Amino acid sequence: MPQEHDPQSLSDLDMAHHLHPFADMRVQQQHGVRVMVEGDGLYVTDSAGHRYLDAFAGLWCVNVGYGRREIADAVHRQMTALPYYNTFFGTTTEPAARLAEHICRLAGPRMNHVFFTNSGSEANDTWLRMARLYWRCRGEPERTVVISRHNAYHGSTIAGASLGGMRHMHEQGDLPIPGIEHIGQPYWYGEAGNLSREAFGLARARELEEKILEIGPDRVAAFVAEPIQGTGGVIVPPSTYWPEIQRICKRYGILLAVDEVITGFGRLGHWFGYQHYGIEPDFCAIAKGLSSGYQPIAGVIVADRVADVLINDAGAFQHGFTYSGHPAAAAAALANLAILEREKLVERVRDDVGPYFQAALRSLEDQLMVGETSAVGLLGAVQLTLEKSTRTRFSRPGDIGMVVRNFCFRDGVILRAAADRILLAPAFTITRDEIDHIVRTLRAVLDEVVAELS
Ligand code: PXG
Repeated sequence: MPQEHDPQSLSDLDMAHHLHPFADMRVQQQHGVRVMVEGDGLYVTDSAGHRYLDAFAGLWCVNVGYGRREIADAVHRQMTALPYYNTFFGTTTEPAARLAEHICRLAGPRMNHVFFTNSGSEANDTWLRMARLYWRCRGEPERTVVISRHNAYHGSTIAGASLGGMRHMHEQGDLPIPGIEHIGQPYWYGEAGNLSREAFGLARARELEEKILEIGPDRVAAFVAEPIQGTGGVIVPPSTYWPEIQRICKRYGILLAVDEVITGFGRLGHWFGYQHYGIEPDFCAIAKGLSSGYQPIAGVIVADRVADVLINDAGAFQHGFTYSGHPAAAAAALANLAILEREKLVERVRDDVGPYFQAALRSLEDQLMVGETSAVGLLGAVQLTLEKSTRTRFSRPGDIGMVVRNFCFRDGVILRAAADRILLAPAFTITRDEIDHIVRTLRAVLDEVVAELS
């Protein structure tokens, strides 16, 4: 057996036996894998001793930062007392009950029930089944179609990937499944042509109305969207977009599902993105920031309008997961929420480091290759461009994004590229100095890339 901390042999073991998510395994085998061993605050360290400033919170999730002893202690206490019990046959556990109440307290007056899952993907599968059941109970069983958007990300299960609008995912496995339709995304920079932001936001929202009329309003169950698309490139919609979407959903009585797997629990400076945008969802999918990634736990917050029908008219909901409301994961989530509240981290995102981060990103707009920056709270993107004045894209947008991302990694800053957009989502504990460091690194890398290109 290899030594526990021998990086080479761990990498070899991994490559020999571990199939990774969203990875080209042949390419990965040529390059090897990096073994991460430690985290503290904003920083992670790999097995070779390199330390990185993680401007991406793991995978949009470690919002309270690494190394939180009190979350580990809470999990340890719960595992010692009761490591597992189910929430199926008329039983619950203390952390599951307390967590459900706590989430609803944060979610606001109309949102009073939670269904627990293990992942964001399962959360999306769950509300999809709930939405169809709701309409059946309401005597409109033909309302089954869900409308989503191109370039949305809603997970990797069959339903999640179908709801998502990622072409490369649909191409594998005959997706989307029937009953799911897609409309355009509110990506002004890339798709608006000569339209102003406001006009484009309205036009893209009105595609929902056109799609509803095309399908037939009495066949549409729900519309789903991330308040701000994450994986799709941190696409911040124009200000006209969400009010119009809300109007259309109300007009046709269709359910509105917001996927807040990334935006939930403070990333936009409010507990939920729907509070930031002033919209009233019927379902809210949650995951990542619920436990800051310390344990896998996720779920759906369900509005009273739907929960009342499901509780009173549906009989048993034939759906659930062994680990729904897992007590150790729920204990981690409770400890995480306690940290967010005690340290006022959501307010910090809204009033302090969020605005500072947005201004710091904006300062990059003088760079030759930066077309625009967009950010809300601590969720941000830098749009790369070949020619600013005409918003011309690189011919292979994925290549340029990956070069910038890889150079930043080399220089000790972790961020993510989605095509030609550089995405940032740091922990809420980030300091102004750390924001400056990220932006300085990015600026130097952009200078280097421009020099190489010319
Ligand atoms: N919805 C949204 C908005 C997400 O961001 C999911 C659902 C699915 O959650 P689970 O827990 O099933 O992964 C996500 C997850 C990336 C990347 O590369 C993003 C996610 C997952 C994997 C990769 O940006 N987000």
